[in-house]
Amino acid sequence: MQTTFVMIKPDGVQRGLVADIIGRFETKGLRLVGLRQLTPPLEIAEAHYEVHNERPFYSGLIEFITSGPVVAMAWTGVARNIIGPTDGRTAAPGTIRGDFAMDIGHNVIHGSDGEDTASFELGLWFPDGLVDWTRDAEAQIYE
Ligand code: DAT
Ligand code: MG
Repeated sequence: MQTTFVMIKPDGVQRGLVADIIGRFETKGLRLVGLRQLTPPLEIAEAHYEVHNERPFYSGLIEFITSGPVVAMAWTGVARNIIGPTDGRTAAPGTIRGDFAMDIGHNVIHGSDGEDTASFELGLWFPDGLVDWTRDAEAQIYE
């Protein structure tokens, strides 16, 4: 099963959305295997968004993501469709970005977009590894 790096961005933390967002992944049936709160150091933020370092929005993005605490998480299960597409203005209602975001930059949450980016991002934000456990409820959640 896939594990995704998910991060509640500084806007989501400041707006008090942490409990609601964690609740969406948890009640859907995903398994929380990593959780930490930190104000991202510049080196981690730059490595995380290195793929965008030529884009015009890059410096604003780094400034935003290092501006205050984020909640970094690792979730096992399918996460990306809970998050929704990048732009909160067009993301479907029912997704986190569709329900909470009104913008493209301040879009509340990050989720890695594939297996390769997930393993890179999980290693970057969780250098000590993840928590290995099984949810008893998985016998009910998965056929
Ligand atoms: P995603 O976060 O959905 O993976 P992305 O990888 O294309 O989106 O971009 C990373 C982040 O950069 C995104 O969450 C918000 C910001 N961003 C992307 N495109 C932007 C734009 N055109 N203007 C401002 N910020 C942008
Ligand atoms: Mg991306």
